[in-house]
Amino acid sequence: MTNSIFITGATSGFGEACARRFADAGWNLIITGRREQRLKLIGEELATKTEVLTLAVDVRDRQAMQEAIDNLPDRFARLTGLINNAGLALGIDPAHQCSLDDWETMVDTNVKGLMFTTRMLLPRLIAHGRGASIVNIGSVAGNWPYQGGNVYGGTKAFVRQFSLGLRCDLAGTGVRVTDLEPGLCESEFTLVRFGGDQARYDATYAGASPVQPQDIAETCFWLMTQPPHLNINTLEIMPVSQTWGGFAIHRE
Ligand code: NDP
Ligand code: 8X3
Repeated sequence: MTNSIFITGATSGFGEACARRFADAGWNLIITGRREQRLKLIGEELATKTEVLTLAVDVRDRQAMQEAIDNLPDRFARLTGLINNAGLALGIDPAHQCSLDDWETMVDTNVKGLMFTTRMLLPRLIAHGRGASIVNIGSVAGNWPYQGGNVYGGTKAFVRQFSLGLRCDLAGTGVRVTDLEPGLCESEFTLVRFGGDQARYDATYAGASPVQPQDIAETCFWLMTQPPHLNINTLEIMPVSQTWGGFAIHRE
């Protein structure tokens, strides 16, 4: 049976790179994202290598996601993989200056979208059983606090704990779960976070040799092709240039 993988947020960055990596390996793809035209173009390109199904769905729209998943063709009754990648950060202001709308969008996308998608697809992963894998895209922001990380970091701490909890619940099913926790990576993530500000994007990555989406895709592929008796629980990945800043002390 051909391997099949469901990837959320495949219109750019990690998700798009994962779609390309898994297509190269001959896995059938179900790829999602809100930008329908970009999704369609990526889908058409990759359809020259493998079978691709595109679902233009907002992960925050629980009903639309449920309908899309309920209507998947029978050949996707079993899934080998799920990459819960769709997500975003909005802003980097201190908590007392943040927009509540931005906070709500991050929680709705990174927390609720991820947990709904997971719940809806779990039966198909369990039907596959041994060798199936979920990779949830967490972040170093879920492990290490930084100024302005507030709710974004909180959503990624949820992703980590949810991933570990899933491992407990999936005992005996053969389904593996990893929380993959990247640090500084170059992608549209930073444009989204800074409202399209190209100068801040450039300053974020200048001289830092950040992790690239292809590095994350290669890591996801490695995680999902480990021998089926192995589960990588959590995996942090940073560029060599990135490390910790130590504690901040405010002095009078
Ligand atoms: P991108 O902005 O390039 O990609 C984000 C993807 O998520 C896009 O395909 C976007 O598609 C999709 N997405 C966002 N909101 C929604 C939504 N409501 N419904 C459906 N899809 C959505 O950034 P990255 O590839 O870097 O980010 C991917 C994941 O990696 C995110 O979860 C992010 O938090 C995480 N991450 C990123 C890091 C980085 O430094 N870049 C580091 C650590 C983690 P569309 O807009 O078409 O809907
Ligand atoms: C993205 C990494 O450090 O910008 O999750 O929060 S960071």
